[in-house]
Amino acid sequence: MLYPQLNESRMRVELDGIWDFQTAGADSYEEQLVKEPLAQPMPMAVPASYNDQKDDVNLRSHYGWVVYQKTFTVPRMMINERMVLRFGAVTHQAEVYLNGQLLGRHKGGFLPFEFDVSFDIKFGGNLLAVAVDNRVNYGTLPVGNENAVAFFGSDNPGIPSIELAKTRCKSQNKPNFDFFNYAGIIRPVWLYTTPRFYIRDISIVTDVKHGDGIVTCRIKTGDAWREESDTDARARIMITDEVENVVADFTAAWLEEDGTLKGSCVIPDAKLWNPGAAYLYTLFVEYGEDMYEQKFGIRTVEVRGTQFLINGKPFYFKGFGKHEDSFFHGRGTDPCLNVKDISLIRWINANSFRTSHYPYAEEMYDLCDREGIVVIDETPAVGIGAGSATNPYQAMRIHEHHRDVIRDMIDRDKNHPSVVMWSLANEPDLENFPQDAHDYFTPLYELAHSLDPQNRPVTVVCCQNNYEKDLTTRTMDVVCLNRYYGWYNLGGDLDAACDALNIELDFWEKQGKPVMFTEYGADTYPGIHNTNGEMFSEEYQADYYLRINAEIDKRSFFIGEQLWNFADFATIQGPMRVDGNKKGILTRDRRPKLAAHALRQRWSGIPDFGYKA
Ligand code: GCB
Repeated sequence: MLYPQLNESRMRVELDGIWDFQTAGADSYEEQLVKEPLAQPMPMAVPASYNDQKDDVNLRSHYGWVVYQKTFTVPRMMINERMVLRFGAVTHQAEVYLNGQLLGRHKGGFLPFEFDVSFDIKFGGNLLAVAVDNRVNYGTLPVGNENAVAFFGSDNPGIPSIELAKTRCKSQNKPNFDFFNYAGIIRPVWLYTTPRFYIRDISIVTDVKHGDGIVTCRIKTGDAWREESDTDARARIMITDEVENVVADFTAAWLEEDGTLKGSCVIPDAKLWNPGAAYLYTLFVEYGEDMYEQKFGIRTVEVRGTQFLINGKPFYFKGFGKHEDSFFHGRGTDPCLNVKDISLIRWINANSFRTSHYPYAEEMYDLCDREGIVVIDETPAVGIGAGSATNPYQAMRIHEHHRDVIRDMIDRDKNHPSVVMWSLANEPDLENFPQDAHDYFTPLYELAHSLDPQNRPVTVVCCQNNYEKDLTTRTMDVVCLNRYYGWYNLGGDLDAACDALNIELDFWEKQGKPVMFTEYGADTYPGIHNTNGEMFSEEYQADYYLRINAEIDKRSFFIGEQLWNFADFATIQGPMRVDGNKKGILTRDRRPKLAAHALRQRWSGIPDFGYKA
């Protein structure tokens, strides 16, 4: 799906700002809330999560539906164009009404969706109402629990008084994941136009041969009035370099086999997109009266043996799992925070991060393209069964939705040179029902490969488990390990932690795959110092990374270290969390802990390429 653009052919109006807001019921909302102006609205900023904008515990822990409203007028110059209403993301489910009419529904809180509203918009004022549901359960991604167990909060099942109280307590979300269940209209809302005959999608594939860049693009087109395709259609494609020299000019023509317009060209002596040294070309598409500018980079990605190759060279991942998480905004898009986070990633000499545990805002990937930061792009499939006694692959109603989010994520992010790998899920149960897990993930792995025009590597990020039983992780292109030796396991005993890690690494060495950490870390309360370097102190975190990193340095198949986490972040309250998860290398307000300085030093000595070659 293309990002809305303002150019000679397209107009774009941002609908962000302060909207009207009201909470609604747990399971439903009254019709009048979406058909008439709200009677007692409160102001609410968009884009942002609603939970922390007011000082009201009922909003922080709200369960179920809320309604947002906005009135707007469309400029006359837009009215004869095809008009599209686009949401960057609404968490977790949205029902959108324009002037009292339902435009449609969207499930899933982290990917964009849009509606053609050409025939629904009125001259004069329009009332836009969005009903938003924040409930998570066995049918959503991320997954919420449907029994009484909350993440880190399963308290003595079987004790009668507790069991009784649980049946009487108020309805609430029980996320099976370790980040606060922020909700609302969390990403920008746009109204944009295209001409009647328009560019619907662009996909770009690049290759490199003898220093030349080979660029192939496919254009999907649309006609706002009819479904049929125009088989005589042509698009003019122009490519410019960073100083606006035209380096290619060619035509994309109708291709019967997939109904796209296809064209390709060779860019002699192409400048490659590299980690830390980004280079972006711009592809201009002209199709009838429509046009679109798509930035792209020329680079290749490939797994060969135990190496992860970018542009044919063995890459070493240095970086983090992150969250979209900040004070007041919750998970709301914040361009300033994104710029700051990339700045900190560069300051600490990292080169990459994983979009744990959901696809991030599109604007972040644009920044990474521009700044040369490498991204592992993850679906919102987190919490599939962790700790549950029942077979999640039978109990959970997620199969179709999981396919949808993989398809929509790849569709949205396929042109970003920064994205080098897809993660299908974070820490699903892979050991208790190993064959079911394998049978569940194999078709998803194949789906991701078949959908991605660039055919990037695909992985599932695996939890600390019995790796001998787990049949799935070993089938992925890269083995991605979340491991807490020295924290949840063998906590406080780094000698034993290193021993256990090495026993496991011996197993992985035999699999002949590239292996990396996608999580490892220790909760660290900022300001706690300790001469014995005990758990929760800043010294322990620094020592933990020093010791564990010394072990992975000895393994040539180990191709990267992404720490958990970039910064402290909000979680549900519970006995394991003190004001959130404290495994950040930075505090939530982005101040470095002790370990940050040591890592900065370490990573300054680790090159992006050839560290273990
Ligand atoms: C994990 C999860 C992550 C948690 C982390 C922790 O394995 O993937 O979401 O936040 O552990 O700190 O417990």
